Amino acid sequence: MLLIQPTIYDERGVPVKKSKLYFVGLGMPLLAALLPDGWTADICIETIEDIPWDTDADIIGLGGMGHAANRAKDIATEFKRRGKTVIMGGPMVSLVPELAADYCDAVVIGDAEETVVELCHDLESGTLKPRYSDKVKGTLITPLPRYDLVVGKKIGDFLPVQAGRGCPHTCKFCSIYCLYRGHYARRPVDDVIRDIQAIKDLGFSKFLLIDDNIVSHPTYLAELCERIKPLKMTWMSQCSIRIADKPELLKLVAESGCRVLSFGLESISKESLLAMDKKWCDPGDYARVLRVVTDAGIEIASEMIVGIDTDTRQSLMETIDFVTASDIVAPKFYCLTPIPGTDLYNELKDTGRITDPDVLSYTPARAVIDTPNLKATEVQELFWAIYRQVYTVSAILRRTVLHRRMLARPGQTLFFLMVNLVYRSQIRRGISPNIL
Ligand code: B12
Ligand code: SF4
Repeated sequence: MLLIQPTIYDERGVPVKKSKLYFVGLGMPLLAALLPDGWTADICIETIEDIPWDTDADIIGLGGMGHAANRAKDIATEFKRRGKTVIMGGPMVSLVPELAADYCDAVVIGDAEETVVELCHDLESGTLKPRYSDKVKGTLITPLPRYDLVVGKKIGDFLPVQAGRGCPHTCKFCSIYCLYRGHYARRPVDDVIRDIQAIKDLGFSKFLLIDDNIVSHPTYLAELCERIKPLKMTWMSQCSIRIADKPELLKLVAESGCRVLSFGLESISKESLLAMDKKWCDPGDYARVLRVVTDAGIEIASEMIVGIDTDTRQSLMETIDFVTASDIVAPKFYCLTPIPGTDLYNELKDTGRITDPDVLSYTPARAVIDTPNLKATEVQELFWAIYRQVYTVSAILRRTVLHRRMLARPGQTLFFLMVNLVYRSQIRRGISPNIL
């Protein structure tokens, strides 16, 4: 099986290529490990590699995050033309399986831990079904991912390890809520440590802890950190800002080697957060919370949304001031998009406010919702205006080398200077920063 992680198209419809992909996903190495005896796999990360169109693989497995599914669909079409059997899976395909089904022989919806084995046996017996669907219940048990299939590629100096899948929160716009409906499945701490040790044995000293909200279960996180600490690794992850209210846990997280946390701040408007069912976030408290986390020695990346119904031109412009005055070292923004299956999509679909129904064409840089205060075109214009102003050279220098963090953590600050400059260059080329 050839497992392909497709790239995304840029604003001109050209596949985005990079000389190095710092963040590598876990999906393909894990799928390769899940294949039953007798099956072998290769992995192609299209962002950094050419697709081997003449592959002798019998089966092509395509993943797809967000609008990468648009690229996956074109790759599937070409492989079908070449007579290959094509299967598709991953988060976006799981949300719109009926769209993907037109381009492939089988769609895998949700978690593949069980279904991929069934699918392989069906392929062997010539009884492939068009759809396989499953959702992990209870504890998440996964084999050691086939890291060996990606380590030789042009990737960053860290590898991914999964702790949990899903999130107990119910934010209206979120694909994770839509996929897992408030369910949060954790892996046994022993298994997570097994994977981290394997990464260490491969010569890596850093890892990306994949979990949509690692602070969801504080006692689990505490136990995990206690076990990570002696391994002397550094790591990054994402979680809710509520970690700032748990000083003991925050200390433990920092001491275990956590260097970066990404927070979904979404908006500086309380009204907008309420509208998105994220009422447990208080923008009035953001400055304090961010300071607490930075002071603990952890850098903050942030994710914010542009184009919520309650947003105004003024509230969005104020976002620039908030971000530039804050302790955030890598701020990112996304136009709100109505992903099918989310509550947001269900609310909007019959209102005529969605300006483009082609869900596979949605990107973080494309506003497709007319809001009461702003047309989609205005939201999009503001999205780029915010990015340009947040990523001026002076703003970048202020939050990196001219910040107090430079004295405390010079090496890390220089790394973030580089990240900011890459983002700035992407913004200037019309690519929304994220695919680092
Ligand atoms: C690491 C990561 C990245 C990395 C690495 C990407 C890469 N291409 O490898 C970076 C930072 C580069 C990135 C970029 C993007 N990402 Co991303 N990313 C993640 C993150 C945090 C972890 C992914 C992961 O490894 N998960 C663990 C694995 C085990 O889970 P999984 O991938 O879902 O795989 C399981 C199943 O889905 C299934 N499966 C997956 N693929 C396939 C394929 C086949 C054939 C089969 C049978 C099964 C199958 O099997 C696996 C085991 O059950 C997720 C969040 C999350 N919770 O997953 C977001 C996430 C997947 N990303 C997302 C998005 C939107 C993007 C971008 C489009 C953002 C952008 N601005 O451009 C780009 C797209 C890049 C691309 N080329 O695909 C969204 C997807 C939402 C959606 N509706 O699809 C997520 C869910 C984040 C979010 N909360 O919204 N991402
Ligand atoms: S807290 Fe984050 S991952 Fe969880 S549902 Fe809300 S936006 Fe999604």
